Amino acid sequence: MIIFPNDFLWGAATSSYQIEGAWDADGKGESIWDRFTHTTDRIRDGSTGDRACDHYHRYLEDVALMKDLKLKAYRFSVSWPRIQPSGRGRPNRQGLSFYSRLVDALLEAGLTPMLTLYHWDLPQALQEKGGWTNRDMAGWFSDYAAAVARELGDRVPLWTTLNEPQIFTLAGYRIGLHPPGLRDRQAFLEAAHHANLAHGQAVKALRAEAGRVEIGTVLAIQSFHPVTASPDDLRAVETMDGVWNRWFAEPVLLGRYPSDTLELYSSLESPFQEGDMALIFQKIDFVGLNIYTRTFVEYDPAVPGLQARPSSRRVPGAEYTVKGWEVYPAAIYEALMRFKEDWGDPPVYVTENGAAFNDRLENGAIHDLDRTRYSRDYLAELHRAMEAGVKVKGYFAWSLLDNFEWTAGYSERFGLIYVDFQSLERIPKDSAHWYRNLIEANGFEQAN
Ligand code: PNW
Repeated sequence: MIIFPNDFLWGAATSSYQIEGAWDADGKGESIWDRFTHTTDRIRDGSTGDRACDHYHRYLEDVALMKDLKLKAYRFSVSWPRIQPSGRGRPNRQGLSFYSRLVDALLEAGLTPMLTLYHWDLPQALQEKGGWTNRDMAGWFSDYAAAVARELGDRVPLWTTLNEPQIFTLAGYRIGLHPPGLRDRQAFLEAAHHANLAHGQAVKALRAEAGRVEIGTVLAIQSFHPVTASPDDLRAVETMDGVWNRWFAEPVLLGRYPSDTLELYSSLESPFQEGDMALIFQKIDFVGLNIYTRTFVEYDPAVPGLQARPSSRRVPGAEYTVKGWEVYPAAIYEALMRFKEDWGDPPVYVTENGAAFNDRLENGAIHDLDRTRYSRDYLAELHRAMEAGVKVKGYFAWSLLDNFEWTAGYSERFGLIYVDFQSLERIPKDSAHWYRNLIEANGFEQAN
């Protein structure tokens, strides 16, 4: 039996655009994901988040489900354009009220709320000012953070600033997969620096407005592996690790940018100004880790600057999820150990971990043994990292509900709870029952 500490925080996570729907209700402004889904053909099934799980109207039902599952915590994000429809100026009372009612319902049900201020749904009006390439984003974001903190700072104990700055800047500004759909190295460097600045300035605003709360950020640290042991591939791993992991972990946790990555960007126009690092490097109380898989990397001289790229290598005999991600439980151990060994040993929450599988509804049940195995094996590796000394405080399954999986639309289901997107009925999967038992026992039987 693997047993966890008594105060270990077991939870599940979601994000606003992926579950709320009600995209234009109660004065909400347009987000970049509203614009992107309404005007491009980049979503695999042509869907949008207009309705999603309709959590905005069904949040009480969802909180009741969380309570049934015995969850101790719930991680959700706030939709910035609900709070400030054009990204700036006076907060929209109705937007604040929704989150206030949600938080009250969570507390009433005995759950600890963890709030994420930004999970990718930027107000479209700010995108029109350049989005994350605009240095003023740091100030706009901290004004927004302050407004949310004034409303919820007395009731939400755990706050995070940005969800995965590496994903929204790379996917949005460098690879062009997410809005604003750019493929521009200069824009990416600016976005990546301004996201770090925004984090720092928001931490200051939260400290000023929220009182005694714990504050962190959420990083998608990847476990990179070389495709071969050749010196070129090994160097490619170091390069990717710099651009993807260290660029975001080191300023926030150590107060510096990695010098090898700075070197890579030296031919670009510098977005750095005097005093920036002091602003970015605020004391934080914990860091969130989102981890799903490992990624193979290979040398590629054709990629400008990096000479490295993710490889499509598949491991013979390994299991893959619907997303094509390898089931590789040691990834969570490897990523957690980085925090202890390389990045100052902060307290860590695993803020997302989970998998999309081909769930089938059979006689009103979903027998997703593959998801249960996935969670069990990743949690065994998480526990191994704790035994090695990593200060892991809690674990949030991604996701509470099947939801709008970004460019995959509704075609990939990550939920512990199945959602019928016609009727919006919710049905806990077998993995949800397994998770509830685990929480009650505060541990689980090891695989044999
Ligand atoms: C997360 N990676 O993104 C997001 O925070 C969620 O909103 C999303 O639904 C979930 O993953 C599943 O896709 C990630 O390549 C995207 O390492 C990519 C990676 C990690 C996280």
